[in-house]
Formats: sequence, structure tokens, C-alpha cells
Amino acid sequence: MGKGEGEERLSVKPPKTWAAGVPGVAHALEYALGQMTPATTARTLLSLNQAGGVDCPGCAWPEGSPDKRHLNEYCENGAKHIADEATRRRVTPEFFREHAIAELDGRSDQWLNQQGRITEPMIKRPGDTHYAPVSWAEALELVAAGLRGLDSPDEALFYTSGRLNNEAAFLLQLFARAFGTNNLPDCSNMCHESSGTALGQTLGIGKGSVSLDDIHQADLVFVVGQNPGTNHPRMLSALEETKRNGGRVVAVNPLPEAGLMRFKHPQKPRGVVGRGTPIADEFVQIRAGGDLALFQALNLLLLEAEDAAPGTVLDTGFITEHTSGFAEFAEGVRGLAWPDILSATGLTRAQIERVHAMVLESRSVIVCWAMGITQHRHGVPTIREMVNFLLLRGNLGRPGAGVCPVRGHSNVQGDRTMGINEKPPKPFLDALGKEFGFTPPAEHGYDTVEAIRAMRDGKAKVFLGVGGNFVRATPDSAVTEAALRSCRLTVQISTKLNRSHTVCGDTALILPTLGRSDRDVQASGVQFFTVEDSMSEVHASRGRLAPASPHLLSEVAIIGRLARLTLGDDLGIPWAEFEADYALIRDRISRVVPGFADFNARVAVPGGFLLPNPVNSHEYRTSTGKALFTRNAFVDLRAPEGHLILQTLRSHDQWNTIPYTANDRYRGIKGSRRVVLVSPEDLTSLGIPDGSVVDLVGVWTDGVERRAPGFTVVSYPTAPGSAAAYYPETNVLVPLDSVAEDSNTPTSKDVVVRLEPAT
Ligand SMILES: Nc1nc2c(c(=O)[nH]1)N[C@H]1C(S)=C(S)[C@@H](COP(=O)(O)OP(=O)(O)OC[C@H]3O[C@@H](n4cnc5c(=O)[nH]c(N)nc54)[C@H](O)[C@@H]3O)O[C@H]1N2
Ligand SMILES: Nc1nc2c(c(=O)[nH]1)N[C@H]1C(S)=C(S)[C@@H](COP(=O)(O)OP(=O)(O)OC[C@H]3O[C@@H](n4cnc5c(=O)[nH]c(N)nc54)[C@H](O)[C@@H]3O)O[C@H]1N2
Ligand code: SF4
Ligand SMILES: [Mo]
Repeated sequence: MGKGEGEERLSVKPPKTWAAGVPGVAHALEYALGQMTPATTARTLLSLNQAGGVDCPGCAWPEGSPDKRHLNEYCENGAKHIADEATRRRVTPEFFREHAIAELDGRSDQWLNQQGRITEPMIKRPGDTHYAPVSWAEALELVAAGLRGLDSPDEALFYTSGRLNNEAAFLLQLFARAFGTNNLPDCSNMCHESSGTALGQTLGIGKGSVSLDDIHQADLVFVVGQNPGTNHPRMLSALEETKRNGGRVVAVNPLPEAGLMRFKHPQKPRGVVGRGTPIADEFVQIRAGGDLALFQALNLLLLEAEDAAPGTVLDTGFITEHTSGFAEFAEGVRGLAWPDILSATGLTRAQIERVHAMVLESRSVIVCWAMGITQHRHGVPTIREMVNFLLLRGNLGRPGAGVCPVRGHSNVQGDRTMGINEKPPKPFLDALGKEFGFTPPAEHGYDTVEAIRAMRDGKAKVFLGVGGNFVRATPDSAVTEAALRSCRLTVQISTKLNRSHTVCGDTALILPTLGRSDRDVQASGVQFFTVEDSMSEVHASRGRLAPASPHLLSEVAIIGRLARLTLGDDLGIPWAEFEADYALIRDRISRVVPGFADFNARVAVPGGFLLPNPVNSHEYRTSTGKALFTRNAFVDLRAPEGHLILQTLRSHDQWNTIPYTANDRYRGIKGSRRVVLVSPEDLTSLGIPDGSVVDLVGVWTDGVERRAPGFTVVSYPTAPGSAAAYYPETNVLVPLDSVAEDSNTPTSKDVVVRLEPAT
């Protein structure tokens, strides 16, 4: 059916070698004006990321101090994301009367999103073919009754996406725990969970340790497994500043991504003309999954350099005082053989030595990474090895140095801080229980992958999604869709239509909510809410626009009312007062969550405040009280003969599960998303012509054949052995049980496929 809607004729041009600049701004305005009136466009874009304005609903890259912000403090993609939310288009009850659910399910993700903002609560009762309008009172009572009717609270799932604000996230986890479960799966489980896990194991806190100033001051920044030109565009301005200050950048990626090569600053005159700033001083074109071997090789070279000139390479003072496990780590790395390293990385020894020389010349080093690392089976050991690398030269807890997992959703880090965590730390539960006078459940809940298994196996029966698009974000689409359809009740609190509304349980509800850009007025007056960015800065966000419909409730209101209807007033939690005044929620947060003392006062300051990271005062909350060196088993990731490692990634023109158009400008792809990028070497050895149409056939140990049909092959300068295609079209290929060690993250960057002539 129409799942290829939005597709036109494919055209392919050579990939771009620079990012942003005038075309970036022009493309953003084009998309914005297609969604909003010119006046709304101007008002919205001018308040984006300004102190006192609306926080960009795009990525979690920080804003920087208020005095340094430009008038247009947003990027092309941030403008697109906000325009997509502030659209004039509406999905009304008439729309649902005209379109059966089955028909909507046949539409593309892009088409569903293009229909606009949802205006009223809608219900599908058992056996219905269409959604019908329902009152808020009836809708919420139905959900509460569904929850109360479960045999155990653990039969309910409370999913969140990282756009959720702190106040709503805090209320949601309070509701789930007061109800009696830790089933709080979230998008983070599919995203930076490997980072949180590895950093928690080695440094005692699952967050990054650097600030924007650190990036500016670093002598050397590694950008590993990340495509900032598309996914964190303003990171390029930061890297430009690093370079202006004399620092250098090493990019590690199988793809020569445009933003890693050159950058034209869209808001500065020199970005408008000329060739822009070269970003990567060294582009390391790694084989898929070769990063662990690369950092092991760099660590081996550091150990050997220290052997050759003792006392000059390693920071032995730091190692002795602040770390443990060095000897065992060193023994492991010294056992590596160069032929194995070169095989796993696909690099030359000369290039690795060049990077090593840059490391030796750099006093302060930062490693940044994203999905190219976390979504691999060995993502956690790879990040631990990066930590080893930084520890060797004491690159922690001083300016210009540290770890930098670059987060995805604008508040995904804040949600975790607020307790959206299926494995909550005991001190958090204790503080929560003390504040609200109940005993939160101690057993761990389901993460995203476990939640799908639980629904599939009939152990979870009510699914409540607060934002996001669970059914498209998750792996093994066929399995996940069946799992959702088997639920008694599915509830989606959403701004816009997506596939999670067309894949329904027996009863299904759509509860429409305010977006970031909407003004939020409650009994005590106009509200703001707060978010935490990738560098632990907490600040306020204020929507300015008239809400998309008079029938919308805020997330805080929906969660609070639902909690009250479900739990009654026995616990004495003042849900209605929380809804009336979000400052009262912040008062509670300040007493439960470490680092939030005086929350209301501190967040009133323009720009907000920084949460402390104990690592920066050399306090490591690990088993030994020190930062841990680890010994990580060597991995040489190879597909079987005749197969490739497929990574599933984002185009320039999408927000996660939502494509905006079928174009990927920087990669030179136009008109179609059903493309697979394969290196010319692989095409030759597989005997597949450029431009032919193939099915992607997933191969996995369970013997199930997973097929994504009809992809056009594009010869592309990716590392040999590594292919790439877009998410979410390829999620059908990612096996549910193929997950990263320790973090249980689906291995979206390591899918073994073969290309078969299209059926
Ligand atoms: N415009 C836009 N911005 C976004 C998003 C969006 O969808 N659209 N999503 C947001 C979210 S939630 C997230 S998590 C982030 C994601 O940000 P990214 O992590 O940049 O997202 P991906 O598109 O998944 O790109 C992964 C990158 O890793 C590289 N890679 C793949 N495999 C490997 C490997 O084995 N080794 C190395 N070194 N590199 C590898 C790929 O070539 C690609 O450049 O972006 C956020 N920002
Ligand atoms: N194969 C593959 N799968 C992946 C990935 C990959 O790289 N490859 N990446 C993974 C990653 S990193 C992530 S983060 C997940 C993303 O997973 P999700 O966060 O679940 O998905 P999104 O596409 O961001 O969700 C978009 C929907 O959120 C809703 N929404 C938007 N704004 C708001 C709001 O303000 N409030 C509410 N209530 N709803 C709102 C809209 O209805 C919209 O349709 O996907 C993961 N899945
Ligand atoms: S870099 Fe991220 S947060 Fe900043 S404007 Fe762009 S999308 Fe928004
Ligand atoms: Mo993400």
C-alpha cells in the first residue's frame, strides 16, 4: 500500500563535502513556511533557544551562556523541527471519520506526520474500524479503569520519549511507582543506554563530564560514530571555535559525512561566502564496529611510548591517585597483534600512528560519540576503552578534557535525572518514598526490549506512551506490531499522528497534548517547564504560540489527572495542585533529586544552572571509589561471506521515526529513502550493479528471515564491508534479541544482511 508515499524518482549526486551555510537556512525557511504563516515563523524562530524563549525541540546540544547567543540561535534542522510542531495543519475528528484505521496504517510515516496536530481526544473501542471523538473525562476514566483492572501493576508499561519535560517526567515516574511498577521503558534504552552503562561502570555516573567551554578549549576532540552536520548541527559551531583556538579534530566514521569535512557557519558572514572551515584534521574511515580495536591500538601505542620514554607520556600521578585496574588493562592491551587491529579497523598502521602523534601533542583531549558506537553489540566495552584512553593521560576533571556522549532528544538526559529509569538507584527510590510517604517498588522494571517481549508473551496488557513513536522506533517491526496489537489497551499521549496510532490494542486512545511551542496556561497563570541538555545545564522553556487546539491538555495535566483517577487520594499526593502550578512540582524535585536544591530560584536565572558532575572533582562512585580501567575483549566485526554489516541511520531530513521529505541533501540522495549505500569494492565483489533494485535480507542466529523489499543500490564511499540505509524503514531487519552487551540496546548499527535481487 502507500508506505512508499512521499517517494519520487530517485536522483543521486556525489555526497557534499561541507555542511550548513546559506542553503541550510533557505531549506529551513522553505519547510517552516510550508507549515506556518510568515508571522508565526518569525515569532517562533526568533524565540528559539533564547533565554526566556522556547528550548529547541530538536537535539540536546547545549545553548551556551546567554551573553554569547546570536539573535538566530538555531540551526536549519532545529527550525524544521519546531516548524513541524508549530504547523497550521490539523488532524480533527472529521479526519478520523474519513480515514479508517486500516487505511491510515497503509500510509507512509511521512504522510501521517504531514497531516498536522491532533486536536481532540480520540478512541477506538474493541471492534471499531475508525477512531471516534471522546471526552477527556471519559478517556481518562477508561485508562484509569484499565490500569486498576490489571492483575498486577507490572502488567502496565509507561513509555516515554526524550522530548518530555522534567516536570511531566517527574510526575510520570511518581505515578508509575505509586501505582506499583518500575516499568518505565524509554527511548534512551535504544539510544545512549550503552553510554550510561559504560560510564556508570567506570566513572560512577552515566553522564558526560564536559561543558561547551571545554569543547572550545580542547587541544584535540574526537568525534566518533556521530553525524553532527545533520543531528547536532550547532556542534559544528563549537568545533569551529575549537579550531579557531588552535585545537584539532579527529573524525572516526565509516562514512565521510559532510559536516565532518567542512562547515559554513550560517549566522556569520564568513559562513555565507567562501569554502567554510575544514572540521576534521584527520578523517579516520573505520570499518563498522572497528572503534574498540582503534582505541585499544591507541592505548597500546601510548603504553609503548611510555616504555620508550618513561615518565613522559602517561599521567602516572593521576593513574595512581584516581584510578584502579591499570595493570590488568595494560596486560590485555599489550597482548594485541597489529594484523588483528588492522583487520578490525580497516585502517593503515600509518594512519593510527598519525592519530597517536596528535594525541601526544595534545594536553587536553575530549572524546565525543553517539549512535555509531552505542548501537553496536560491543558498544559498552568500546566506551569503556575510550575511558581507558582518557584515563591514561589524566584527561578527566580538568578544562578541555573529558567524556562527551552527545545526546539525542532535547530532554532525554533530564528524563533520566527525573527518575525515568526501569532500574532506579536505591537512594533515588528512598528519597521519593520519603517525600511522598509510600514505599516504591524495588524490583527492576522492563526496558524497551523487555517491554516488547512482555507484551508478546501476554505479561503486559496496558501500554501508555508519553510522546514518541514506540512501534516505529523499536526493532523487529513485525514482532513489535503484533505485540502492541495483543494489548488490551494502548494509549498514546501525542502531538502529531504517527504509526503508533494505527497499530492499536483492543481499545486504543489518542490523547492530544501541548507541544513545546504552545503557551501553557494553568490555574495559577502561565507556566514554563524545564529541560536538561547534553552537558547537564538545566534551563526553562516557555511556549509562546496559541495552542494548536482549545481541547489540548498539557502533559502534566494528563499525567496528574490520570494518576488521581487511578490511585485516588489515599497517598495524599496533590496532583491537582501540581497541575495548577508547576513550581510546586519543582519544589518536590528539589527535595528528591540530587543537585536540584533551590530549583525554582536557580532556574529563574537566564540560562539556568549546571548540575555538578562528581567526576570533575575526582569523586568516582564506583566499587573502588576510583575511576576504573577495564580489560575489554578484542572484537573483529565481520559479516559472513557474501554479506554486509548494515547500519540503520538518519537522513538529513527526518526527526527519528518521522521523515520530513525523501531527500538527504548532504549525502546527495534525492527523491527516495529506499536506498542502500554500498561501497564500490563491495558492489564489485558481490557482483551487484550500482542502481539495481534489491531486497535487504537480514540474517540472524534465530534462523528467521527478515526482509525489507525494494531498495535501490547506491555506490557510495562508505568503508568496505559496511552498508547504510535509513531508519525506520529498516527496523524490520533488526532482531529483537540482537542487543548490546550490558545495556540491552538494539544493535541498530550492526545488522547482517545480504542483497538479493528484488522479489
Ligand atoms: N535532524 C535530526 N537530528 C537529530 C535526530 C534526527 O532524527 N534528525 N535524532 C536525535 C537523536 S534521538 C539522536 S540519538 C541523535 C543521533 O545522532 P547520530 O548518532 O549522529 O545519528 P545516526 O544517524 O544514527 O548516525 C550515526 C553515525 O554513526 C556512524 N557509524 C555507524 N556505524 C559506525 C561504527 O561502527 N563506527 C563509527 N565510528 N561510526 C559509525 C554513521 O556513519 C553515522 O555518521 O541525533 C539527534 N538529532
Ligand atoms: N533502526 C534504528 N532504530 C532506532 C534508532 C536507529 O538509529 N536505528 N534510533 C533510536 C533512537 S536513538 C531513538 S531516541 C528512538 C526514538 O524513538 P521515539 O522518541 O519514540 O520517536 P520519535 O520519532 O522521536 O517520536 C516522534 C513522535 O513524538 C510525538 N511528540 C513530538 N513532540 C511531542 C511532545 O512535545 N509531547 C508528546 N507527548 N509527544 C510528542 C509526536 O507524536 C511524534 O510523532 O528510536 C530508536 N530506534
Ligand atoms: S543543534 Fe540541536 S538543539 Fe540546537 S538548534 Fe539545532 S536541532 Fe536545535
Ligand atoms: Mo536518540
